[in-house]
Amino acid sequence: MKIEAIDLYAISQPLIRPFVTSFGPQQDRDCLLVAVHSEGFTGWGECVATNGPGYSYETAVTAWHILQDFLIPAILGQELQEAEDLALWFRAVRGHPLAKAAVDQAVWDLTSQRDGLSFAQKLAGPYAEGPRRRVKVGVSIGIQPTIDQTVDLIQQHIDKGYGRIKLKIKPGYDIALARVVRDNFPDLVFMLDANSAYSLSDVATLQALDEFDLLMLEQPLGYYDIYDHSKLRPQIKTPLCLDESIVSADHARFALEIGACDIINIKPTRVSGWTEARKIHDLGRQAGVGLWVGGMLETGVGRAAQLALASLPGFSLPGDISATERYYDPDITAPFVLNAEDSTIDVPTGPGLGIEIDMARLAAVMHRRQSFG
Ligand code: OSB
Ligand code: MG
Repeated sequence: MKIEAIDLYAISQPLIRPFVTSFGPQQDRDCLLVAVHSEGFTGWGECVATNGPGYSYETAVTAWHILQDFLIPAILGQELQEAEDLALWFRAVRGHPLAKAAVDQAVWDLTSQRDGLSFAQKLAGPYAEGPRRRVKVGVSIGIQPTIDQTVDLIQQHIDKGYGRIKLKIKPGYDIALARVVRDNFPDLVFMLDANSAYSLSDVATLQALDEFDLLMLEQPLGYYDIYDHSKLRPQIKTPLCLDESIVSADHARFALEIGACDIINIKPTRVSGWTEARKIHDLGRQAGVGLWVGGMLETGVGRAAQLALASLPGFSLPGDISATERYYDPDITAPFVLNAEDSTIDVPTGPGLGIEIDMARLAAVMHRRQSFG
């Protein structure tokens, strides 16, 4: 397929409520959308880099720069058969996985459409099982002003049908939170995400979480760290999950080889895209660690592609793929809704991502647009 033209959009959408993590609050969610055109098809990708460099060093502004000046020129006018070929074209750009992942998603969408397959079918090609039709999901709840408000929000999400709750923590908002939540919900499947807010000197605090029967503790230590996590793991009973520090299949291999984690949160955007995410899925599956698909407050464009990844057979735990109405109302696609009876979301079955972009809504939230080619 010749890459004939690419459109880049910068959008900003208000979140229904601010999302607060240990690295700070988000209120208006900036992101970029990429549309890649070839042979009459258009593939869409979402770049989840946002206003600030809190989770990743990339922002919507750095991602625009990397896409405009390096990634788009590298592929415009080129012949490309499969999304896997992108690694070759992008090898001159180090890092910037969130920018790369947007193009990767768009090209997977494009090649799936060309082949008359859904993104999930295309991605699941190598597995005899084929893609799952619906995937288990949970919800991620940010840091609230009070523990009581967190308890109220958990109840609201249980009432909506969510079967797994993730809570953000930070030093000073951790043990007391877990205790109150466990006291209020004795059977709740819940987990904590620290977003790198602790160090090895906090082992006593992290050990104190052992008694709450958590599903897992996500990324307590450095965002770049694997080694210290391998030292922490034998000192706590809670299963340890890595998010930020697994930025490639090589990093996943490092973590597995030194026993740094029990579980990997695979965010396709964090690892440059779906090709690399599938490699990590294969490595993790072979090693027997728990696997799930993480999220970055995606719009329906990104949610559709997360669902495709989560449809692969090795995912063993619910993903952070909550219904889109939780963050955006309206969204730029039709909403993805929760199946309340089993805390799942249906994997799209139409060609490619299987979504339709609401171009009027996109125009309303867009603040920059550029066409290439
Ligand atoms: O650490 O998983 C994280 C959102 C933004 C940045 C980091 C994280 C998150 C989430 C949200 O937890 C998950 C979702 O998309 O619902
Ligand atoms: Mg996380």
